[in-house]
Amino acid sequence: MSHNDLIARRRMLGGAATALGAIGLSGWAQAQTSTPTAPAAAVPPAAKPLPAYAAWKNPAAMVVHSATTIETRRSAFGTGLITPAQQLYIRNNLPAPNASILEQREAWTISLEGVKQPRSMTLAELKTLGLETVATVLQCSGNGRGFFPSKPSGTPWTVGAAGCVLWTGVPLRNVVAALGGLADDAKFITGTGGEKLPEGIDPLSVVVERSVPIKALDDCLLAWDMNGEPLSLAHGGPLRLIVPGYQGVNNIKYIKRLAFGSSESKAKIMAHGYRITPPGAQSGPEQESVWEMNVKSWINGPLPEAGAVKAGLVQLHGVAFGGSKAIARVEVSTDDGKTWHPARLTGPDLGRFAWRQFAVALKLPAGNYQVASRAVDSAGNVQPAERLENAHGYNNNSWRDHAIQLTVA
Ligand SMILES: Nc1nc2c(c(=O)[nH]1)N[C@H]1C(S)=C(S)[C@@H](COP(=O)(O)O)O[C@H]1N2
Ligand SMILES: [Mo]
Repeated sequence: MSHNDLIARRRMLGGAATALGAIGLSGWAQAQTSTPTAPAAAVPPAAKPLPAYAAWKNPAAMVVHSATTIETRRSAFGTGLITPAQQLYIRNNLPAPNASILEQREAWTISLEGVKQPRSMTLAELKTLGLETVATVLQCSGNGRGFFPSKPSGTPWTVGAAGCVLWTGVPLRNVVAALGGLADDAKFITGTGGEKLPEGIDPLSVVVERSVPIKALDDCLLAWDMNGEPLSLAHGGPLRLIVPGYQGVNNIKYIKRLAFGSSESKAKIMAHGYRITPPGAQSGPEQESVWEMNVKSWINGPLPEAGAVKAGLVQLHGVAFGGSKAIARVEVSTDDGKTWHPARLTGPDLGRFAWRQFAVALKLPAGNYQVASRAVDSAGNVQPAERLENAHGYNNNSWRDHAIQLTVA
């Protein structure tokens, strides 16, 4: 770890870690900042057990980084389009709330502010206002951090802090309409998580509260079902804000307050966290926030851990998504991007927020290959070869970083 990294890390841990230590949550803070011991690209075996709130996950499909950061194994994606709940990644910035919040789902209340008639609503009432199902890619902005040679602090996710999920709930615009429309000057939608905050420290330093631009309003959902089942505690039940096309952190779990307003939240996780910060610099509100996802793809098989594949026609498959934009095409290269072969988009198209599966059969003689995929979205954005270096390892969509090594024999 460089001197600058150390300083940045100390600064980040600073006050919050000491205060959390005082109230007995220091293990939690440690878990968040533990340094990877394995090489970034190699996924270590599942050494740690699943925590109680996620005990129902398929352990064989998961890499448990910590009790609050659990990744899907690359091999577990298989050729499925929808990611089953049993193997969807988990990322909690705070310990998950007590499971008792699911005992009376319908009675869960959310405070709605910045509308003409602000008030609280129960989940039961929300259910009377509309019904929609949307497929989205849920992805942590730190997905791919494990490929940064600079080893930014934070979980070294490779590809598994992502999934494609079906959400069912009420369109947020219906809720706004039921409350008389927006009050003036709404530029941002701010969602607040319902975690119980540790006492004795500034709530703004720990609360999970994120703002997204008002243009997302038309796509947002207040969701109570995931993949056709009542939303689990791990994934934000009883109620979650879904902001299709936006990085995971903006999809607030256990949402208890939603406000429309003229400015962004002053919470630390918004003002300083999740910013695209130049290496070595301090994070701050002037930097780009982690909002819309960028175009990205990766290969899910065959993977090197399954051993050498037989020379001849090799079937390659993977997933591609464009954040808020549909995928236009995907190409695959076995020569570090010198030549590209068009892949086929397979499986059903669940809309522009979902990922597409792709497949291609390439004739490969015996040898060692680096196999990469490159996606292009409907606006012509091309997945880049290189990651954009940044202090915290966000938004990695480099096709080279996501390439796999394949032995053909
Ligand atoms: N209330 C709340 N919402 C939250 C978080 C959180 O810690 N608390 N974590 C965010 C982050 S960083 C991500 S990546 C996603 C993870 O969602 P998942 O655990 O359902 O995969 O939830 C987001 N929403
Ligand atoms: Mo995240």
